[in-house]
Amino acid sequence: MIGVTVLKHIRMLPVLALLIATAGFEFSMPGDADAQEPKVFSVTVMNGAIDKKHETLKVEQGDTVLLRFVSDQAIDLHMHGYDLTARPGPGKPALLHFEAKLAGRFPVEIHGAKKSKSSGALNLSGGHHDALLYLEVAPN
Ligand SMILES: [Cu+2]
Repeated sequence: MIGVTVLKHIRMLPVLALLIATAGFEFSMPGDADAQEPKVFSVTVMNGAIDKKHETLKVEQGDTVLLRFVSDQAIDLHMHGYDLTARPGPGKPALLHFEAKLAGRFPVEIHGAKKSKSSGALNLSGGHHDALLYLEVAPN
């Protein structure tokens, strides 16, 4: 089944390979105040969207968080609340590494992206802000 999908989207092959390579990469540490290990999330963006399991990334206040983004197109990401930006592109992962000091639910938006109704392709010059995913920081 996967083989058929890969054949249909042969130009997506590098992204798919990354997706598969990072599928087991997400993990979280138990709630240990002394933990130095960051909570790591690998997020793969394809045509401005992500797979559902990454819709909300859950961490705890005080956690160190490492978000790793790859995208099949060059995009501007903006994490509200923390006001952090990342610019992943094809073959160019982007990292957000920060301490989750603020509790709450924060959207990570694609800035300036608008999907074309006819082709479904991303128009990166549009003014629309789409929430790609949410970071949820549970208060301590
Ligand atoms: Cu924004």
